[in-house]
Amino acid sequence: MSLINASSLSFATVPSENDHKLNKADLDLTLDRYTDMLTTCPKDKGWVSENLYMYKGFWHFNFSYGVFSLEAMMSMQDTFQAQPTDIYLITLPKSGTTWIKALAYAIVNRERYKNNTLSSHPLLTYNPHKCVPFLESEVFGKTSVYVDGCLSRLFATHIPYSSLPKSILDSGCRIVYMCRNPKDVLVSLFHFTNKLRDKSRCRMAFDEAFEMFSKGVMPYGPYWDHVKAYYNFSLKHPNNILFLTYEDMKENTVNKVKLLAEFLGCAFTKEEEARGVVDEIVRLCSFKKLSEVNKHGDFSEGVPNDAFFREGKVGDWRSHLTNEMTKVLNQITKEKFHGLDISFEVGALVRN
Ligand code: PAP
Repeated sequence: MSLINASSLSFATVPSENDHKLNKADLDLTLDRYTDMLTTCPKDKGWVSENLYMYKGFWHFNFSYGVFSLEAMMSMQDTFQAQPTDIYLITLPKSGTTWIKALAYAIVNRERYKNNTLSSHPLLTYNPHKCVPFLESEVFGKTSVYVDGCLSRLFATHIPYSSLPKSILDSGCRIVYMCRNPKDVLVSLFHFTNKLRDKSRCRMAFDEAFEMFSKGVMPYGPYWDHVKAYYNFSLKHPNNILFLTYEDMKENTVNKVKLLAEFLGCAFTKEEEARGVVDEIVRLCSFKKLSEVNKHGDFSEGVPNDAFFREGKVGDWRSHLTNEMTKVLNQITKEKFHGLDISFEVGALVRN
C-alpha cells in the first residue's frame, strides 16, 4: 500500500520523473460521480488515513488517497478492459507487494538486462513501486507497463476479489496472489502507519492497531475475507491463479522464483539456470539489496522509499503480540480459514 497522492504519480517501464503528469481537473471530473456514493458507505477510523469506508464488505480509502481511493476502484470497475495476456499481482497491503513486484518485473524483463549482468537494472535505482504500476493508476492516465517482447501488461492491485473489474475475471489472464501470516501483516502495517502519520496525528498504539485489525478494519480488509476469496478462486481456476505465501517465498525463494517464471509464461531455460540468472534475480530483489537501494529519498510526498523496507522477516509478530493477542488472532484465523489448506508455517504450504 504505497500511499500515492494523485499529484505524485509517475510510472513507466523505465521510470522517469516526468513520465506522467496528472491533470487534476480531468481527474476530478472522472471521479466526481463516484464521490456521492461515499456518503452512503459505513465509515470507521483509518490507519494512515483519517477514515476508511466500507464497500461490498471491504474497507477503502476516500478520494484523498488517489490511486487507492474507492472512487478510483469504482471507475476501474466501469471502464477497465483486461486483456487475456495481462498479468496481475494481487496482495493485501504489507503482504509482500514490493517484493513480488520486484520479482515479477525482474523475471519478465530479464532479456533486456542480460548483457550487462543486471548492473543497469531499474531496480538498482527505482523503488519497485515505480516499476510496476497499480492497476488503479490507469484511471489517472496511460501507465501500462508492457513486458519485454510481448503484449503482456503487468499490474499490481490490492482490490478484493468481489470488486475486481469483471473483465479481469472473464479474460482468463494470469493472476499471482501473495498472502502473509496475518500477525506479521498487522505488525508491518502498524509500523508503516506510524512511519507515515504526520505530525498532526499522534502515533498509533499497538493495542489500537490490534483491535482494528481483529475486527477487520484495515485498508482492503478484513484480512481473512480478502485471502479466502482469492484462495477459493484459485481452487476453481488453478491455471489462472498462482497462490503464494510470503513465508514460502522466504523459505524456498529459488524454487518459487522458478515457479513464478513458469507461471508467467517465461520459464528459465537450463542455460539461464547454469549461468546463474535465477540466483542473480533473487539477489537483485532481496530485502538486503532493495533496502540498500531505497535507503534514501521519497517515493511520493510524505512516503519515504525506506517505508517499504523494515525487517523483511517471518515471525516478527513474536516480539509484538501478547499471548492473549496471539490466541485471539489464531482463533479468528482458524475459524475463518476452516476447511482451507492455507498455512503460514514455514515449510508447510500446501499447493503449487
Ligand atoms: P505495500 O503493500 O505497502 O507495498 P508490502 O511491500 O506488501 O507493502 O509490505 C512491506 C513488507 O514487506 C515489510 O515487512 P516488515 O514490515 O515485516 O519488515 C518489508 O520489510 C517487506 N519487504 C519489502 N521488500 C522485501 C523483500 N525484497 N524481501 C522480503 N520482504 C520484503
